Amino acid sequence: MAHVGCFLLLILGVCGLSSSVPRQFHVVKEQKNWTEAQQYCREKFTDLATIDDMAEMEKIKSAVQDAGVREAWIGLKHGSSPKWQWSLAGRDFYRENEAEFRNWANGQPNGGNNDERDGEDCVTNHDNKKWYNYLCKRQFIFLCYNGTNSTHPYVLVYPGKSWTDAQRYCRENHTDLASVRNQAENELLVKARGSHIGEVWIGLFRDAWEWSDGRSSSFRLWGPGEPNYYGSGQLGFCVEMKSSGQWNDESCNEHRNFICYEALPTVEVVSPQSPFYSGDAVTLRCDIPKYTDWHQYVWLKDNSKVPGKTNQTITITLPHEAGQYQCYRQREDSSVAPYMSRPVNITFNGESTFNTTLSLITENTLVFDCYLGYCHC
Ligand SMILES: [Ca+2]
Ligand SMILES: [Ca+2]
Repeated sequence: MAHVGCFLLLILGVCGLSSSVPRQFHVVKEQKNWTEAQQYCREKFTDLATIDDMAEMEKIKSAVQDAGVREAWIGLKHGSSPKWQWSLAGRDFYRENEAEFRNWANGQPNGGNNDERDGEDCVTNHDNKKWYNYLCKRQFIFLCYNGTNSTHPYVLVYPGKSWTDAQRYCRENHTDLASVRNQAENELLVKARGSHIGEVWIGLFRDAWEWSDGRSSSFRLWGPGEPNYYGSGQLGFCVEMKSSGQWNDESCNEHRNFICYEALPTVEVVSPQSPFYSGDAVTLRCDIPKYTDWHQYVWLKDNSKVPGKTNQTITITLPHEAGQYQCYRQREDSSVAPYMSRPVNITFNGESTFNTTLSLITENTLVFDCYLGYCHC
């Protein structure tokens, strides 16, 4: 009865600034330390939950609330390599190299000691257009980014706040703290600060938190005063999400419920290349990211299970097996709904074999019905 405590919630990935592959999240009501939770998620699903943006965050928050869980591990753990990143997460927002655009003043960034507990980990724009790093608790006025206004995307906000409070304000009232993707945007930002002299927070920060699945999402939603590295930290520090949606760092050895995610399976055509012709043998493969522990694959054709096809790869023959194909993995626990791939249509160009003859009766009385260039037999 190991799965009795597994409470399932189905959420499809959302479109926003990031176009992440749809994912399904599972709130697991078993108490495990972070490392055990990670292992469980990797065996049963894809990994511990990773969060790309605010929209995804809202979905997971309701999932945790619906499950009646007070706090749950997510897939974020403190690592040893701090890196600079933008508060505004979402890979599609940045074109190549744009997330790496910097305009540091001479001698900046400085004051880092590879540990954000007392490093200068938050960044300002100065009236000389250059960027400086400061302790995040310093209070400066700040620039929000408003994604709905393409001509004037930057909004200057008074009075001064700590970087974290500024971030919260921008997310609640606009999109996020200001991101700067290139020199032109840096000019636009300088314009938006008007006659204000001195420092203004922008969305660049540095931290050493790392996602379990290796993704680079810079999305964070810390509760007030967090992370504070409170606790033994025996196995390092890991992140739990409260039912309020706010994040807190905890000793990884604490036992918590946890949230796993599962990536959508995909049906790939291995061979041949389309277009397909009647008589072709088409090989399809069911890809389930990082999945390690299955019994068998299940294939569907036109919404019905295909009997006898339980391998990752199947071969179908046209024309009689043309149709819409999907796959999923068979689960040990039948109470967990299958997470099915998007359908892939395997059709063919009937003209290479059949003409537009209405029907053809052979000596063996096989009947071929042809219409609109497609044939069935
Ligand atoms: Ca500095
Ligand atoms: Ca804490």
